[in-house]
Amino acid sequence: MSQRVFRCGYATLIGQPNVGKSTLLNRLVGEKLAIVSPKPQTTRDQIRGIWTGPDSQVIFLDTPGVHQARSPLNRAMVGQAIEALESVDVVILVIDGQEAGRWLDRLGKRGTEMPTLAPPPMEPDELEIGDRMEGKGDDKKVSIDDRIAPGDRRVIRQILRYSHRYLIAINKIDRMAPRKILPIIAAYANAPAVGPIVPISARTGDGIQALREAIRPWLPEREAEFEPDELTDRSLRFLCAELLREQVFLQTRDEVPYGVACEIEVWEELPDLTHVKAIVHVEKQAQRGILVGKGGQQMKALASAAREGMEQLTGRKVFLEVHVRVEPQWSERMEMLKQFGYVL
Ligand SMILES: Nc1nc2c(ncn2[C@@H]2O[C@H](COP(=O)(O)OP(=O)(O)OP(=O)(O)O)[C@@H](O)[C@H]2O)c(=O)[nH]1
Ligand SMILES: [Mg+2]
Repeated sequence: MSQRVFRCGYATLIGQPNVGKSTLLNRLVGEKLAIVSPKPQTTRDQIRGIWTGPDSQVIFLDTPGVHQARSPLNRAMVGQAIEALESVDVVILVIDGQEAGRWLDRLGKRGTEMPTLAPPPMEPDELEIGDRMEGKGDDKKVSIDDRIAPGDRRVIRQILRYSHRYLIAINKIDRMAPRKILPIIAAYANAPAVGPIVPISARTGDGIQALREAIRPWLPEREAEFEPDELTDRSLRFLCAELLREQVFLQTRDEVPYGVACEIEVWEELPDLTHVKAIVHVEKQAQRGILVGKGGQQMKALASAAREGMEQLTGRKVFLEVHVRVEPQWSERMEMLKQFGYVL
């Protein structure tokens, strides 16, 4: 194995919201870098995770889910995902195997398993974003097998603007009967310009080695770009702000997590602990009330879970202070989006 030439390159994980891109990034790197929640649109930023093996180094980019974005924040998120397609060596389309299976079942019931010849209708939003970003390619001519779930087709069209090939990782196979996987491979093998298709479980690690092997040949032959112990380009400060946001996603409901941005205002390394002062920005007074909770109970629970994550990540004791600040319509204001790093 180790006599093989050394290869090093960039690989983007892209896909619909909630398919498991961040879980996969963490699995590939072997460290929890990206936050994960059962809610869609958890990731708002590109995050790089570096994996170094005996004969290759891959810099993986986790991206926000590609969806039909309308609000300024969501448009910025999709913009971040699309921009991560530029100048990478490998594009990995992550799909949710369960969702893909449900789509096939629905089609089967409707009796329309045959691929369509006409191109699917265009989604105005995606065109606008892609055109504004780069203006590359003309996806009007691309017709994609309708056994491929519509949301995945949308992502494939975006990929094709930037890349002439991509891998597919069919995720969440731990939740699927093996007989359900083959029809998905058969359907997605019809996707234009598709390369290897690898069934995986980001949760259990199943198929991850196969995915690494599929990626390797597409990496250029060159020396490692990062030291083997470097895991990300993101600061501990950023990762800790994300850990707090993750708890908001996990512990609050409805629109609350989507109205929250977290920022670390103070980061102080003291001899026996790290003092962290975090600000949770919300848009409305009512959201503040929910986050703080009766007698401050909700905030206590949020902060204590976030602190635990921070201690695990930094390997140090953390003293965490959290303040909630009402910042009306931060998600609509460009300068705030820039301040939080959501706009490049
Ligand atoms: N059963 C199962 N669940 C998974 C797997 N991978 C991810 N999940 C779950 O799917 C949900 C979404 O995972 P994320 O990693 O946050 O998904 P994402 O694609 O990064 O989502 P966004 O950032 O919102 O675009 C979480 O509840 C994960 O625990 C898997 O292999 N198997
Ligand atoms: Mg994510």
